[in-house]
Amino acid sequence: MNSDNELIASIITPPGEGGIGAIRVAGVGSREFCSPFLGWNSDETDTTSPFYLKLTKFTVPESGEVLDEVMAVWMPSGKSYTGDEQVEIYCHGGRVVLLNVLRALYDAGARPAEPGEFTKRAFLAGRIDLTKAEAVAEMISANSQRSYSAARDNLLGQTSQEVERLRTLTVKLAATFEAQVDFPEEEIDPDEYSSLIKDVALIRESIQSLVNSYRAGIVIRDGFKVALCGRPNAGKSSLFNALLKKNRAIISPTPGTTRDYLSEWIELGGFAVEITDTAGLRDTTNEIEVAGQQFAYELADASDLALWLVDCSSENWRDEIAADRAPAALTIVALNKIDLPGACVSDDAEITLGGKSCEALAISCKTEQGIEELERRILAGIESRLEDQTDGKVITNERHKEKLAEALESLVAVSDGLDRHVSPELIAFDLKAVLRSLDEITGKVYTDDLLEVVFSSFCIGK
Ligand SMILES: Nc1nc2c(ncn2[C@@H]2O[C@H](COP(=O)(O)OP(=O)(O)O)[C@@H](O)[C@H]2O)c(=O)[nH]1
Ligand SMILES: [Mg+2]
Repeated sequence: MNSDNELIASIITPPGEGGIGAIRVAGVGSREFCSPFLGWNSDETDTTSPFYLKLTKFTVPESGEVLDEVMAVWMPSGKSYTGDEQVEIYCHGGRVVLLNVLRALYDAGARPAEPGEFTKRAFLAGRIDLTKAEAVAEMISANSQRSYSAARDNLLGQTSQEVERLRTLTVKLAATFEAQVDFPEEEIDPDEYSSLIKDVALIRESIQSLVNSYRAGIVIRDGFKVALCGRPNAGKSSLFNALLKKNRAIISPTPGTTRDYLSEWIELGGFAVEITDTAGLRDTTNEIEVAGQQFAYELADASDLALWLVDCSSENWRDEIAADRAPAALTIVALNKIDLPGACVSDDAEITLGGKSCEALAISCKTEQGIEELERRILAGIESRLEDQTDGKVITNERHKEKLAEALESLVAVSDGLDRHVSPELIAFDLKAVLRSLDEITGKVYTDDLLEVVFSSFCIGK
């Protein structure tokens, strides 16, 4: 049961206009509290059967004013999202109608739900563990097929199950060393000792690969950042529009048109990709342009992939590219404007950009030649980041990664201790630290601060 059973209420659908707008009331006595508004009998007749969705009028009892025609349902304690007794009211999806209904509920004594409070109650009621609660937020914010799949896997318990598996193995090890403490006369024979060392190594390997997978997890969760850079007039804004498949950026034959930067999201192979069009990089004295260029380099350096555009119809593009500084990020050189008669296309698969050897590709933003191949190369860049992903288990949550890294540190101490044949007390102590880190992932062990961190990132109504 929840320690806090106050009646809470909140709109659980997104703001704006829609067919339906839903309000959730949760806490002990929700049904009794809502009955006067919904015309339900306080005794249990069929109209107030649990899970029975029924059309009714939402009426303010004192004034008799009908606020909306609604569908409403109640769920008994233990059989709802929060685990509390719960009533859900489906109004028409308008801002004013929802606020009016909500105000009537608040006037009658319900209090506004805090951000994430419904899901927090579900956790405190033991209905879901912490990784699943976090997966709810991930699911809601998923913006690509891949981030959606990862959130769904977590919601279905993938992370919990893996952590639970590692926990069981660790518990077994801890039990062996604790028995040693209690019965020191029953010594572990050398064969068993070396097999224990192996067991620790196996757990370490699993946790290490989960920690490593977070690199891919970031791309899955936040998307892959591509910066378009190169000298003015190379065709960056044209490529931006070609990748977006719409006219978003201003294209102009006057060099230096794009002084600021523009970002848009596309989905490529199920991944969210953020494309940023930057200011052209060249020598200039114009203050705004200089600032724009500096920023462009910062963006390019920090991106996952820099696409360096070159106008290969210009005479001295080879000299220019040799003189330019390559961004720190993985860089592909796109030789643009190959449709032009003067275009001098290099046959090289690689090109040297300011001393850095980069993959090269000939394209035309005008005829779209090479654009599909460029998309394939971007996807290959994404996939190269996913290499360290083992058997499909990817950590997408930073908190989980940190706790796993903590567990790993304790396991290293266990391995060291075993190598040095330290006392079983010390080994058992470090194994307990491993367990604590794992338990903090699933929420078997938690503090108020931890819950605050997890649920404060939720929105109201979740
Ligand atoms: N012929 C041809 N012209 C292009 C191509 N890509 C861009 N341009 C032209 O080059 C000029 C500069 O393009 P823009 O995208 O504004 O370059 P940016 O300064 O790098 O953003 C514009 O006049 C474009 O129409 C291309 O593939 N072929
Ligand atoms: Mg531009």
